[in-house]
Amino acid sequence: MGLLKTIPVFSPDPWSGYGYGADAGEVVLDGGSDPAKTEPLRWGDSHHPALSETGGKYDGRFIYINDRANGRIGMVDLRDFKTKQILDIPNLQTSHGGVFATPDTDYVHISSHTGAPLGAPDAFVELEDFAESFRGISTFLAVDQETGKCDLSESFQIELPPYTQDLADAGKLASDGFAFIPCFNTELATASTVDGAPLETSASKNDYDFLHVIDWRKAEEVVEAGKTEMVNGVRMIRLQTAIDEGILHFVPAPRSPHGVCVSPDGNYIVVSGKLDPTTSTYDIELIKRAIEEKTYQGTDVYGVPILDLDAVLVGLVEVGAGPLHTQFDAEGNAYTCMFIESSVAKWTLGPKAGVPESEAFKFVDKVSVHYNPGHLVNVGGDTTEPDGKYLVSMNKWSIDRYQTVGTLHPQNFQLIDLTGEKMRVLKDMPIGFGEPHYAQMVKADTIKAWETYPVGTDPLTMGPSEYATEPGNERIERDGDTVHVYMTAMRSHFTPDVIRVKKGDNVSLHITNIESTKDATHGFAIPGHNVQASIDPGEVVNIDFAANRSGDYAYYCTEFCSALHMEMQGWLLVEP
Ligand code: CUK
Ligand code: CUA
Repeated sequence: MGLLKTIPVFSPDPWSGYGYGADAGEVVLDGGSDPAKTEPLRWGDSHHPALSETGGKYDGRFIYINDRANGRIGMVDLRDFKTKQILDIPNLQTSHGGVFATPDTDYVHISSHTGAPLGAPDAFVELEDFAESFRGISTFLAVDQETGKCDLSESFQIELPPYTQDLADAGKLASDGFAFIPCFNTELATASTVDGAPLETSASKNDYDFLHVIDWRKAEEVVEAGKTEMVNGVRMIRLQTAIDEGILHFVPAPRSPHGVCVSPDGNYIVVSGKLDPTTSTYDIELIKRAIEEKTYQGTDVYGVPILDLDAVLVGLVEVGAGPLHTQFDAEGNAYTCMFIESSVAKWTLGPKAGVPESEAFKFVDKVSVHYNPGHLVNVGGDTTEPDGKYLVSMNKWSIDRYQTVGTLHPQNFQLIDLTGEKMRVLKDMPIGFGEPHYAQMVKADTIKAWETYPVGTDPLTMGPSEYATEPGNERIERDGDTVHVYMTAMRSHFTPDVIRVKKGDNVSLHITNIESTKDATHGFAIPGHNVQASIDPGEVVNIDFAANRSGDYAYYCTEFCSALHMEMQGWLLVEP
């Protein structure tokens, strides 16, 4: 319950020098921003991180996270805990379903939240035509196993009805090859002026919405067979094809489900309807059989077959008001948080998770949390191998738990002890930088992060930089209007410590931190130029800027690196 580090993904961050002139951050942030859409995006609404997996277990290589607001994904390399890619995913305006990684990280998955008009990027469609023209999208992004980056050319999408797709999960073991996405708004409501009632009312009428059951291995075959259309640069399986090929089925799920979670053995798929006090558990073997035998209770308005509820549902457990998300332990228990009643419930799975028939699908225990939890996380809680004795409840409100610090209050993490007869809250931890959504908890020894870079490393490629500069070889070279500065940084000096240019020149700095001592990080800031970099030991940072103002600017190291840190400065002289 301590905070070690915050990793900037979609937003600039001064301490790490991400997005203030240094190329690594600028390249990643700009690369995730479609210039045709807007000003370069410099924020995201990150919701669901997913660690890469091998064999259904975390492997410590990469972590992915979605941008709920802009339909994007970010990828962080866990060798240096830095963001290497942001991808603006075509045909997806917003995202919520994911990120999850398939059990061997062949794909990371993202699906839409609110559907969008499908077609030309700026297509305008009246809301009256919502059902007709808007579509949801499930995206399987192929992962390059070397770099962890998503490769759009190997990826595919599946067109879905424009229901509001919510947090998804990947099948594993017994359900390997399947993906699950709950959705609400099967009413296809849009807005009060169109529907005559506010969205929150008109989208909550149906007693049952749907869980999407997607056979992604079958989808892969359909893509291989070429039964796709290119839509804005990505191969798409059309809705009708998904129906015809048996890729997409629905399962009824109680009112307005929010999340779906797959048990560690893959047998049980748990859905919580946020307007229903129960969790619904479905059995994957029964789902497979119902698909095989076409045990349908009908189709939706788009023709997607709906599996018969009684044929697939195995457990209905009353847990409390407002159930959202579920985690699992190794003993066949499930833990579900209740947003409305501010509590966490413990309940049992069925015989396939080792629970005797007589004890199966029963409420066990409840603990109050403070307040309004969103997600829960335990060690490997979404893998084939959950472990550990603790659960963290990520609460949306803190109300009276902390000193008042103005009108925007911290959120509250609470650590829950799972070892006793009763669950117990052990500790509070304020989170002062944003609303928590999902999290991943991984054993420390799974992460094999570098302590320093090999000297001369470009963090964008994690290999040698062509701009690496050795001590003694520092220099300034003019090339037309561009001045290249090959600089080294070492306690407590920048070499060169004078850069003389003319107003109007482009300045291209290549700074190598030639230290190999761990934690010997230097910063590099130029007053009034929006330039700030963190140059970690061994790292090469490139900074390009226009010297548009004449003057004498004292650049300096922003990291208190030595007793003579205050002396670690130089001069940028811009002649008129
Ligand atoms: S959602 Cu359910 S609490 Cu985006 Cu995971 Cu936040
Ligand atoms: Cu380098 Cu302070």
